[in-house]
Amino acid sequence: MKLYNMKAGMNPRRVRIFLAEKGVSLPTVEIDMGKGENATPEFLKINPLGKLPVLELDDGRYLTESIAICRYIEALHPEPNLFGKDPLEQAFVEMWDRRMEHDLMRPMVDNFVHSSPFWKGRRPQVAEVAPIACESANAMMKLLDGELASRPYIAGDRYTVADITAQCALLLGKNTGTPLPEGLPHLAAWWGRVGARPTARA
Ligand SMILES: N[C@@H](CCC(=O)N[C@@H](CS)C(=O)NCC(=O)O)C(=O)O
Repeated sequence: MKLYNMKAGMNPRRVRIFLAEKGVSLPTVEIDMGKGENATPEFLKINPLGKLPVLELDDGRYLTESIAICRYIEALHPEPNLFGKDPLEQAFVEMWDRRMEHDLMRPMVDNFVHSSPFWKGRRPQVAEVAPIACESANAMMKLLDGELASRPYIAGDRYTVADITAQCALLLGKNTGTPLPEGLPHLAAWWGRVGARPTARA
């Protein structure tokens, strides 16, 4: 297998942290979005959406979508478990991971895309979207602060893929205009915990 990676990208980072937690290392091909390498005819044959990460399988097919790649890695390398050990834990991990992707990561990406000069000419930009997206991201961080008052990790008492999704979202937000607000001590403590893991900079 081979991983197509984009160093600065939030979604490739989700897969890199997941692999590091599993202790799995894969041959990697670096794709530079700044140079348009994700939009070449060759890359579009690999992923017609022009997005990273992509996992090239041994049979020559390409698997995309970070969470699908992580699920496949989990099936191949079940330990340490990151998707939940029993039906109920799996359901809660899924619930929180979806919330982290849809209600935290999505508005942070929307704020970035609609406010940053980096995306000018790359995506349609509607300036009014950015503050609305910021508000949604901040509301979710406030909700998480309340949740983390009574448990150490996003989906329960241990680190799971839902934490990986949230920590990659917060890292994007920190660098693109939706940083962790002041006055959320439980979320700040969680951020410290996940940031202290040896895999955090994978
Ligand atoms: N839903 C996809 C999103 C992938 C994605 O948006 N990747 C970004 C990097 S973080 C990308 O390749 N962007 C290139 C572009 O939008 O042109 C996933 O979960 O993997």
